[in-house]
Amino acid sequence: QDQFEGVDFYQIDDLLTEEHKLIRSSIRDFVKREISPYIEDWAQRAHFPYEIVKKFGDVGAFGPQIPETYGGGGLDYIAYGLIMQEIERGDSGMRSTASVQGSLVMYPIYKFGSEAQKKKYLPKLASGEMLGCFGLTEPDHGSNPSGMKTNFRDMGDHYLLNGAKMWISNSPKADIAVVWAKNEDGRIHGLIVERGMEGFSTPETHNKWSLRASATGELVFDNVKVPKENLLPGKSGLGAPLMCLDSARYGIAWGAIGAAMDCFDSARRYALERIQFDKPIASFQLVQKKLSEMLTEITKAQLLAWKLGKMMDEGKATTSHISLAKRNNVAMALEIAREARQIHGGMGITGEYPIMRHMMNLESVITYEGTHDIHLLILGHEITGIPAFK
Ligand code: TGC
Ligand code: FAD
Repeated sequence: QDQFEGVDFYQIDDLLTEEHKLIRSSIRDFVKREISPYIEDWAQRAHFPYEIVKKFGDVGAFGPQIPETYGGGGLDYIAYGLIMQEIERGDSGMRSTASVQGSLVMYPIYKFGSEAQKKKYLPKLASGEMLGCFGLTEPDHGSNPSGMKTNFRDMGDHYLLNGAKMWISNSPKADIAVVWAKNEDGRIHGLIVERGMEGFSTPETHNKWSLRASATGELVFDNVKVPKENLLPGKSGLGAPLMCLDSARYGIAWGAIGAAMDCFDSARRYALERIQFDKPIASFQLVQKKLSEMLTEITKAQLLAWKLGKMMDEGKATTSHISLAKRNNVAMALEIAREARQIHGGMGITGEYPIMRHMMNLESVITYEGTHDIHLLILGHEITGIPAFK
């Protein structure tokens, strides 16, 4: 791992600017220093290293695509993708922390928030002084968020929020939650709920076999009085959270490449070192087939992610474009993790190698931000004009 130099079989680096390469190398160094040496231990102990939040802020991992005026990085979407790729090479759970903060908390406040909300929250979220989470999923409404039950009522001088969210990344440690809830008319709005508001609690979800170094929990609202100035005024309807998901799913399309690269790199090294039948296992055709297919799939995923990044920057990327890349690249990474596990033999199940951790993490990544099948149906809708999920 320490010697990781990247995977660039098709000279995709030629498509990057010097700034992109500098940013990638600074995050790669950060991951090597602050994540890789400790991640196995954190994951084994199901420990979320809260101190990483401030460090992510310092290295510019939070909201790199948000303008500098509000503390963001003011960078393009390719830079954002490269940052997600490098962090997820370290661990998908660490990337979750960063992508939730940047795309699901800072992005909605930046896009739909009032000027006062932007000034109050964005700089602190960017610097890591504050951690946020995003509450859309409910116990009975995962793939179908439009059926949500969480609701708020206008009480004159405040809103009264009731309901519950489930499977929320960062929730047990978050200072604020961007919560999607319905008003009396059944219209979905975003509200900023702060830790400490009476009736608001964030119980942690234990015993996960996946994303063990990421803190996941619920958001419970029991008659929470939310000040009126905490409603995001810029957009309502399901389209508002779905716009945030576009940005986060884009980051995941890059992040998954990082996890795949780490598995490929480890498998290649192991295959060259491991001797069976008096030869390195890398000399057997079946092992070479696995490695060749890994490199092919990583290369295709890189080109897809790069082109999607360009379309994001040009404002031409649609939800379907993003679904195709999220779906393809996460499935690709999961398949590579499984093949890499085979190459590592029994050693592949231990914490000596990153493989099993990536594999288990990717089982969440293929489910959250829209499951593998929901993305397929989004594409099916695009192709046929018929929404098959209803
Ligand atoms: P549908 O009727 O298609 O759309 C409802 C309204 O939204 C509009 N819209 C969009 N607007 C802006 N941007 C987009 N990308 C939009 N997509 C849709 C649409 O035009 C419509 O507007 P209007 O005015 O007509 O009301 O909605 P639907 O209810 O049929 O649902 C479609 C479906 C199933 C694709 C959608 O609900 C979906 O994507 N479901 C998956 C749910 C999901 O991805 N949840 C993720 C939760 S967050 C998370 O997992 C974080 S993990 C974080 C981490 O740790 O990294
Ligand atoms: P369900 O929607 O119940 O789906 C179960 C199965 O049914 C899936 O295979 C699905 O593809 C299939 N299915 C559902 N509907 C259809 C259909 N119409 N046609 C065909 N198949 C269908 N959510 C947040 O809001 N914020 C977060 O920060 C967050 N973090 C998460 C972290 C982790 C570790 C996990 C595991 C989840 C997280 N989620 C978060 C929730 C995540 O987005 C949901 O798990 C996901 O959207 C799927 O919902 P569900 O689990 O309820 O599955």
